[in-house]
Amino acid sequence: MPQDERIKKLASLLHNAEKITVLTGAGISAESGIPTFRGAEGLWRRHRAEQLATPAAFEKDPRLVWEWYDWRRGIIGSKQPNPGHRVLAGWEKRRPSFCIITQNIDGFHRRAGSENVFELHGNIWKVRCTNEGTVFDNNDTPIGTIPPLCPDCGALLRPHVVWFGESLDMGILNNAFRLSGECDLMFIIGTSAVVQPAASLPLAAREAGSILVEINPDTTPLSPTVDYSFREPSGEILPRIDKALKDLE
Ligand code: BJW
Repeated sequence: MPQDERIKKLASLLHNAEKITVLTGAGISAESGIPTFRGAEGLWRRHRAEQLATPAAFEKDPRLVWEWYDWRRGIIGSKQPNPGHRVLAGWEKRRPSFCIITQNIDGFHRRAGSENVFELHGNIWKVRCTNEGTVFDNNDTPIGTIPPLCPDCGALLRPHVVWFGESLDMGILNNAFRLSGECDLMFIIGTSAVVQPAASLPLAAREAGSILVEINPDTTPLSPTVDYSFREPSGEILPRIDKALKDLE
């Protein structure tokens, strides 16, 4: 089917869908200038996520891990949400039941105006006391003293994010599986779909009969399972789908 027709078809599905769930990964923020984790342009190539995003790495060298996060906060803080984030924020306002489940910790969905957002892997602008578990907002860039210490008890603070081997917040994860199992249309945008349990959410949606749409320049392990694949950057294709949707509204 030619691309324009596929976009029109998808716009019509969006127009008629009752429950829409979107799963996003690092790729949706790539056009904002935030490097992804994996692949040829993968950022964190000098320090791979698997090397620093672990409790063992933090235990061994909290300063190194904090320097990595401080550097990333500097990048994220200097960039803006892109048209892809903004289109999704607009759909939340115009569609009846719409949510975003994101693996990203950059906070860009909320900055773009989305409110119904489930952050599976935490948020880089929050810190947590390793002793008391208290969570604080912290927008300092640079963060100041590294590693930062808890203002209440003096223990080490850590980024409020989910590292490999750590449990996700069960409340957020349960909601994510429920919203995946209930939706009739799911978008999977900018994720390599290799990190669990996030990568299982589209399978839950599929099992429940949802239509799956993948937006990613590259194929992923989910690609054979989806109904529609758009092999374009999300910041380009989402505005085109949005324009077709507006023609129906
Ligand atoms: C574009 C684009 C453009 C480019 N437009 N697209 C089952 C089987 C095997 C292993 C496991 C398993 N269950 C658990 C595991 C272990 C592990 C895991 O999954 N390992 C695999 C790697 C093998 N999982 C865990 O340890 C998780 N914990 C856990 O499962 O505990 C058990 C438990 C669960 C639930 C309840 C109780 C207990 C925790 C995983 C935490 C992941 N953390 C990180 C770091 C977060 C903090 C930080 O950012 O520093 O999360 S790792 C990193 O990967 C980050 C990301 O959110 C995550 C996913 O990456 P993402 O978003 O997919 O990015 P990329 O770079 O991989 O892909 C980008 C994509 O965009 C590419 O495809 C591009 O093509 C595309 N793209 N430009 C659209 N313009």
